[in-house]
Amino acid sequence: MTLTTSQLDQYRQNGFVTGLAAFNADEVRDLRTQIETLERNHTSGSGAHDLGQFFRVNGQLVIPLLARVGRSNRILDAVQSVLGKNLLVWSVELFIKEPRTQSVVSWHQDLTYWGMGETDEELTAWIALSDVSIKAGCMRFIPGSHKGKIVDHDDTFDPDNLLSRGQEIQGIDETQAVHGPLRPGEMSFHHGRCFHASGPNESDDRRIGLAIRYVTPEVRQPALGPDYAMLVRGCDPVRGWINVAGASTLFAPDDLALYDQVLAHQSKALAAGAESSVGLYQAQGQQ
Ligand SMILES: O=C(O)CCC(=O)C(=O)O
Repeated sequence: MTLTTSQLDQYRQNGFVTGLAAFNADEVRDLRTQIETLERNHTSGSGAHDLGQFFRVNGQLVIPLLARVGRSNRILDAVQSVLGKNLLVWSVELFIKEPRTQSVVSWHQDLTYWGMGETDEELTAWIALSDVSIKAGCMRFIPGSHKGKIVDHDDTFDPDNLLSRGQEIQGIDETQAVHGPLRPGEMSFHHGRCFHASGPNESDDRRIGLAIRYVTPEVRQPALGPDYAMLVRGCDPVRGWINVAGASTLFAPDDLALYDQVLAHQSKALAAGAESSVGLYQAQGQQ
C-alpha cells in the first residue's frame, strides 16, 4: 500500500495523515490477542525489566512480535512513500489506556528528547489495535505545527501522563486541534515536530496503539554518537546506525543485554535536563 497523492499532500501540509490501512480485521484481532497473551503470561518481563518497560520503548529488541510488525510490508510500503526506500526502525512502543481511566498524553513534539535534532527523515506509524475513537482518547494534532522548530516543553511529572516526564508545550490553541480517530487495523503517520496529544479513555474497551518510529540512514544523533536501529528495507549506505537484527526469540539473553546497552545509550538524550532518570514514556499500568 503506497500513499495516494492526496494522503502524501496531507502529511506534508499538516504533519500527519490518518485512516491508512495497515491490517485487516482478522490480522488486527490476532495481533491484539498476541499482545494480551504476553500481558497475561509475562507481566514480570525478564531480567531487570517488567513487560511495561519493554512495551514502553525498544520492544522490537526483545519481543519478536514487535520486530515483525516493524517489518510488515504493508506498513513499509506506506512509509516508503514518505521517507524513501532505505528504512530503519528506531523503536516500537505500545500506548495502552485501560477502559475508563484518566491516562492522557500532553501536547508535545516527539523529536524534543530524541537527540536527532529537527530532522524530517523520520515518522511515527501509529497503528490502532482496538477502536481508537474520540471517546477512547485518540490522538489530536495541530495541523502545520511540524513546519516550525522544536519548541520548549515544561516537565509536569503528572502521574496520569503517559509521557515519562509529563513534558508539555504550553499555550496550545486547542481550537486548531484535529482529532485522528482510527478503527482497529488503521494507522496514522505523524511527523516528529507535529504537536500532538490525547485525552483519557472514556470507553469500555482498552485503547491499544502500537507506535513504530521509522528513520532513514541519513538521520544523525549528534549528541549521542551512533545509535541503534533495525534495518527493515533497502540498505544503510552511509552506515550511520549500529544495525541490530531485532528479536527472533522472546527475551533471549543476548537481546536482553543489548536492550540494556541501547537504553543506557539513549537515556542520555531522553533524560537531558530532567531532574530524575526517565525513559520516554511511563510504564503501562502506572496510570
Ligand atoms: O498514544 C498516544 O496517545 C500518543 C502517542 C504519541 O505521542 C506518539 O506516538 O508519539
